[in-house]
Amino acid sequence: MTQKTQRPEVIQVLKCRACDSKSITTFLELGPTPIPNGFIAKDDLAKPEKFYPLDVCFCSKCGMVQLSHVVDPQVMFMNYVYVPSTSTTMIRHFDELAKDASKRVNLESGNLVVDIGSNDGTLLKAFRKLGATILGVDPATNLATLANEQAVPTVNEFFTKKLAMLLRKQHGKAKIISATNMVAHVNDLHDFFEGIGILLDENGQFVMEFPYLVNLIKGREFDTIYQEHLSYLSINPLLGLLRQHGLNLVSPKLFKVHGGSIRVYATKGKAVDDKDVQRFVFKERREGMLKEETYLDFQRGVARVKGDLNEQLYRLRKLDMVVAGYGASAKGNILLNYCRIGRETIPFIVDSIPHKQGKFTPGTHIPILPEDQLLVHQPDVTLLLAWNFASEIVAKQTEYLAKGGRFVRPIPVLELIRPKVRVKR
Ligand code: DWN
Repeated sequence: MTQKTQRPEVIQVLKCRACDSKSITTFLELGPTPIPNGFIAKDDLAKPEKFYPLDVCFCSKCGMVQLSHVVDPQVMFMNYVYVPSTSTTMIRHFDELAKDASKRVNLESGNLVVDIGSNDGTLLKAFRKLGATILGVDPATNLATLANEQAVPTVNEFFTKKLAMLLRKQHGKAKIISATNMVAHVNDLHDFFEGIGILLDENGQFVMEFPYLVNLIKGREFDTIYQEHLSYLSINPLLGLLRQHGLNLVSPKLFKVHGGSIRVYATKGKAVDDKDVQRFVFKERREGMLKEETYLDFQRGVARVKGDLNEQLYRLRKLDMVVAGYGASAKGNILLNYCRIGRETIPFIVDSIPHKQGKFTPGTHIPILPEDQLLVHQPDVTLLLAWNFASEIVAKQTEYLAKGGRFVRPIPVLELIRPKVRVKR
């Protein structure tokens, strides 16, 4: 019997996944890092942990920024802990996205809307409120089960060209296909966009949202670099990539979510010169996104964030001040592992998500407690590991502030957060 070939867990990237060029240069090495969504149960703390390379490279031909290694998606996506519905910010954001996309295609009742990486169905529920027939695609079995239990029909698969052909046969073409915070997770982008072209109606539109590379670089958001994000997207490389698959980028727009994200649509048919696309193309050139020097400067800035944070935490420890973490996020785990911050420095992290509470952070093994423990322990300082939700978090912790607590954010520079509303002491 032939031995089933074991798929390698990590593959080195040898060419650009957007333009196939071999002119790719590594500019940042975050070191061996555990999968940042891999929270650990107490009983598993003594078990050996897997660490994977986390290096980032730049394609000097098309400008695509991407990881230098690909971790087997089966390792990262079969059981996925991130759900957007835990944040009112994201629920409101997805309601607006559904209305925006529906208006662009004059969505009619019964039109098919497919969401790729549909997670817990938050976005699809917004489309259903507008009369759409909805269908989700997500490889995470835990999320597909949760969505199907909430009557959001979800196919528990990775989206591929092959699956697109099957879905078109079963459900017809989609008037809208959406993909939020997941295009960056895709290794074979050519197969992915071929699939979009197959499933999308001739008069339909594809809408994708992703954290924007310019914000990442200008905001030193290096903690959003993790193994599941294979690409760090911008308009220039996407323009050429989608054109290879008969798709035209149109109407890019910036949003504040996730540290600065872009929403951009794609249509089928002849190439169009979209003025907003041109504006972003020139903006990226002006911001140096096509120059290697920009990324070397970014690397120096990241080293400074690490130095400043460790120095400040050392000072606070010398003053016997207690520092906690807020938001057991993937980005927080990248920061903690890269800056080598463990429970001797941050004894606990509070978080709103029930299935993270009682677990421990990967690599650093910091215990995760329910949010109400912040007031119980009343740490002197709280480090916002989920800095992208700073206003939402600070707004709900006025009592902690009133009792003398302080929030600091680590990115883009270490800074004390001054609450917007005056806090009565
Ligand atoms: O790419 C991804 C981005 C879009 O979101 C996903 N792969 C994973 C996720 O990144 P993340 O893990 O950094 O997630 P968040 O949503 O930035 O992290 C927020 C964390 O903070 C969650 O664990 C929930 C927690 N939280 C909280 O404790 N209280 C969040 C809010 C708003 C709160 O009030």
